[in-house]
Amino acid sequence: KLSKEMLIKALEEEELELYYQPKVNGVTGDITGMESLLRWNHPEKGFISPAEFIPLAEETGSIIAIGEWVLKKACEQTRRWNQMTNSSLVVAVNISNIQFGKVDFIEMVKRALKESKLNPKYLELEITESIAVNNEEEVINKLILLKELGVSVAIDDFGTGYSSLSYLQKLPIDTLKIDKVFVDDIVKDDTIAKMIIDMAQNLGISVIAEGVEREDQLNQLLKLGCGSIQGYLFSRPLPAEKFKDLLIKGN
Ligand code: G
Ligand code: G
Ligand code: MN
Ligand code: NA
Repeated sequence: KLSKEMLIKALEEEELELYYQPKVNGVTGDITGMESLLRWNHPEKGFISPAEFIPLAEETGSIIAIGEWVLKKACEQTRRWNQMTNSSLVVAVNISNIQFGKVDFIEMVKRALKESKLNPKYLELEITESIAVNNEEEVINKLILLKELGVSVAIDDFGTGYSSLSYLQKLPIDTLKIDKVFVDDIVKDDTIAKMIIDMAQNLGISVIAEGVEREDQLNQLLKLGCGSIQGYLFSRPLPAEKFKDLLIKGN
């Protein structure tokens, strides 16, 4: 059974590792950025999915320490890669509602940027639709502060959770990530994907599709006007060393 103590120990003993999945231009295949995805390599239990341990980390509060570690690590890595390859990769970091809700969340983001020396324009935070169910005002205020910092914000898993349309108009966000469930069936039925893409365009918001696994899905997305793509079709999430190879050698 997983416990809070195990999570803290995992952080201390460096059992946590960030993988990176490219985000690409669907037309050219160029890598424009990457999403950092947390992995736990437990010495005895082997690989443990974040789907298993993030909920526990949220319940026990260790998500705060883990989340800060993730953000700092992802920012440092991105600054190094941008410097090394002379590129402008944007890193996307998943943020839990608990983390975002902390009074010092913005200070924590500033600290990570300062310590890593990453230009804020290369950082994007992925939050979910459920973030503003309570405390809409507080969430909007924090989003405004992030915008002022130069950090961008994406709504992850878009379309699967709570989101009224008026709320989208109120929240200063930069990108909608079309959830995989709408990409899965897109060749048979593109109703929802099309609606999200059109709505984003009308609101002046960027859009990216996640969970793209096949060429026919890519083609349908391009036809609908969504050129930003993430999914196994291009690459699975990779350990940093492998991601670097992809950046440098294109494989
Ligand atoms: O990569 P994978 O499919 O295993 O991720 C499973 C879930 O864990 C996804 O919902 C993803 O958003 C979440 N996740 C991955 N890394 C992080 C992280 O660093 N912080 C938070 N809060 N969630 C993460
Ligand atoms: O909740 P979030 O969107 O952050 O989580 C993304 C999850 O989707 C990660 O666990 C990642 O490993 C996974 N993922 C990324 N691309 C694909 C894909 O093309 N197919 C499938 N099945 N999963 C994917
Ligand atoms: Mn995500
Ligand atoms: Na998602």
